[in-house]
Amino acid sequence: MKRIVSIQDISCIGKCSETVALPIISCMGAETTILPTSILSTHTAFKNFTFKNLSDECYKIIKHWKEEKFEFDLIYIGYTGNNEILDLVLYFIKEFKTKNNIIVFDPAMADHGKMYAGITTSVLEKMKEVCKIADYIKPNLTESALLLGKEYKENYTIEEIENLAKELKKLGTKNVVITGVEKENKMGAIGYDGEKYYSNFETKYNASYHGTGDVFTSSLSGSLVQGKTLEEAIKIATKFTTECVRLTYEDINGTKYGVNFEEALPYLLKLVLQK
Ligand code: PXL
Repeated sequence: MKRIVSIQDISCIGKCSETVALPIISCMGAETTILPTSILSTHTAFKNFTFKNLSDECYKIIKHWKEEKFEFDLIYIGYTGNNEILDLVLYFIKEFKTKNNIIVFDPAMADHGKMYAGITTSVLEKMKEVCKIADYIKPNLTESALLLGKEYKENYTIEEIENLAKELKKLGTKNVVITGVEKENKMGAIGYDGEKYYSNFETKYNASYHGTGDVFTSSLSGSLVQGKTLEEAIKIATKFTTECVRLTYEDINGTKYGVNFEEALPYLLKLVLQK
C-alpha cells in the first residue's frame, strides 16, 4: 500500500488540514500518516483560537521515524503558519526525500486577497524555499500573487493565470496547480508541467468555504500517489471539491466553517475507481 505523510496542523474543529487529509486519503486507498505541526482549537477564521506549536515534538518524531527507517511515497505539506514550522518542513524534506517520492506543497496562507489571521509576509522566503524543491505546488490566486510578489487582482483572464503558473514554475517546482480559477461562470483549476496546461471546470456556487483548498490538495495527493497523471488528478480533485461545495451549499442546516466532504466520499471513491 502506498504511504503518504501529511504535514500540517490539527485544527480540532474546522474541517481542514489533518482532519480532512486523513479521511480523504484513506478513502483513496493509501496509508495516511501524520506529522501534526501545531494544534489549534479551531481554524483561524474563528475569533480567539488557541495555537500550540508542536515543532519540538515533531523533531523527536522525525528522529524516531529515521531510526525505524520509515519511508513515504508522497510528502504532503499543507498549512504551516510560521517560519519555525517551515524550518521543520525543510528539515523533514532533507531527511525523507528520496529519488522516487513525490513532494506536494500547498502554501496555505491566504485567500481572497488577504492573509489568514496570524500569518505575515515574513513566511514568504521560506515558502519559496519549499517551492524550489517541490514536485507540485498548489496555490490559489492570492497565494500565487504573494509568492510572485505581485498585486492580487479580483479578476484574471485564463491567459494571465497560465502566465502566473509559468512564473511560479520558475521558483523551481516541477508542476504547478492553481485553484480558484473562474472560466465562463464555472470554477476549477489550471495545472502546468512546464510543457502543457491541464484544466477542469465545474459548476460554480455563489459561496466560499474554508477548507476547500485542503480537500482539493488531499484528493490531488491521493490521486498522484496512486499513479494518476496530473490531468487525471486535477479532474478528480476539481470534481470532488465541487461536490463538497454543492453539498454544503444545499444543506441549509449544515456547518459553514468547513465543507461537507463526508457525504461526498462515496462519490470520490467512484471517481477514483473509474478509468
Ligand atoms: O484550510 C487552510 C487552513 C489550515 N489550517 C488552519 C487555517 C486554515 C485556513 O484558514 O486557519 C489553521
